[in-house]
Amino acid sequence: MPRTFEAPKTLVAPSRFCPGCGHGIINRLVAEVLEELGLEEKTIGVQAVGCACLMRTTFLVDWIQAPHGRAPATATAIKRVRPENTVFTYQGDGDLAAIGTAEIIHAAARNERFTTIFVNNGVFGMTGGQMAPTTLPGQKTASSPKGRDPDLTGMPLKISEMLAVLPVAYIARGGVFSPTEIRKTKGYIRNAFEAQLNREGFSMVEVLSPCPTNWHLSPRDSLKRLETEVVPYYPMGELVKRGGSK
Ligand SMILES: Cc1ncc(C[n+]2csc(CCOP(=O)(O)OP(=O)(O)O)c2C)c(N)n1
Ligand code: SF4
Repeated sequence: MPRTFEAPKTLVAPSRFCPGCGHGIINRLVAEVLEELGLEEKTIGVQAVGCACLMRTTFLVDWIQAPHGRAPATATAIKRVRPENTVFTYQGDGDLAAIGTAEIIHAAARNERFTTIFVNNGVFGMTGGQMAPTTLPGQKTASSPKGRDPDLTGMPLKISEMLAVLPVAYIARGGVFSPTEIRKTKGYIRNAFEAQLNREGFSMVEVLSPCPTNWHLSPRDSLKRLETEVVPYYPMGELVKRGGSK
């Protein structure tokens, strides 16, 4: 039987991200998983401040816009009052790992029953590519033009490893630089939503993602950089497996 591959129905308009941006791939993976699990009609997304806002008119679920960094607090409230809904936050690294560090840590510590999609592209994308807590040592950004100096700004935060020591249901880190890794990342996203469906607790997938615009690289070269420079610092895989093993 021939198989027909169609775009998810939840994606109702062309993506508004820059060409080669990883957000577009990640949007598609989330949409595919929600549809495969039959959840698209009962999902409430909490949008972070950042390029995530661009999906509001293209990704058809109910959305609420949280103030910068506050998506986990917003999702906590929604999931507690509407436990029958599937609730997820969609956050960049500037949002989740800088202004919103406290919110994500405490939501994970409380093992809140929502899912977080954490898009780590190593910069504040929407505002012009400033240094984020996830920026690699030596990486040039708009606010570290000579490269990030760990003596001045510390080392990049490994948020997934930090949250993995808490009593959470599921944590994984994937990347979108090759078909194999995209397929694996989709599996992690599916596990995260299934953990929520089974009321297991907090689940998060960090996705290593390119920002060609602010990395000043072509889409192809940004995928190469992701694989050769970013992945060695942020190893991929499941940090907390469902069922409690690490
Ligand atoms: C309280 C507040 N401070 C600062 C901003 C400006 N701002 C808008 S987007 C953004 C950065 C978002 O970066 P990130 O979370 O990494 O997402 P990306 O755009 O890279 O996907 C900032 C600082 C804001 N909107 N609100
Ligand atoms: S600025 Fe970066 S993260 Fe934002 S849409 Fe463009 S490529 Fe994507």
